[in-house]
Amino acid sequence: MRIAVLHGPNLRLLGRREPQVYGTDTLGDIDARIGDEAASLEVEVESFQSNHEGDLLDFIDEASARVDGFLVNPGALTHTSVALRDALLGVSLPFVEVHLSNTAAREPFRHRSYLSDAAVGVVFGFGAYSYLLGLRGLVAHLREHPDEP
Ligand code: CA2
Repeated sequence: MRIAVLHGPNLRLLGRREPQVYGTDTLGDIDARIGDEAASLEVEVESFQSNHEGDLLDFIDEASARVDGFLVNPGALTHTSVALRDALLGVSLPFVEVHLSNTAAREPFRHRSYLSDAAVGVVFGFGAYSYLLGLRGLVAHLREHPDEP
């Protein structure tokens, strides 16, 4: 089983700015923790970050040929991007949405997600651990429902 991990705009700043909101782990630290979790679950992962919406859409299309599902932190595109939603629904693969922060406890504009209703599940508010919980949930879903998007 192979999972693509998608990090949206500005997530490469992790660990360097706003540690009170997003924690002190860098994106490299988070990817390493995801890699360890994936190894323990006996699945393969690949990770991609971009600040460019179109590059994220292209990656989803290309990666869909080789992966079984997506673990996605869309960053601010969560709250704005119909295109990202269309790309994920278009490839008909299951995805889990994750966020470091508790978006429900933040500004009202972060309460709306264009992805949540189409996701297998959503994990938010646990910092880097949101990704690990999301990965576990996605792998469990894929193992229990191998033929379903
Ligand atoms: O909590 C999350 O994971 C978010 O997806 C992070 C996004 C934010 O727009 C979403 O509402 C919630 C922001 C990602 C930018 O990350 C930064 C990290 C350090 C410093 C500045 C931005």
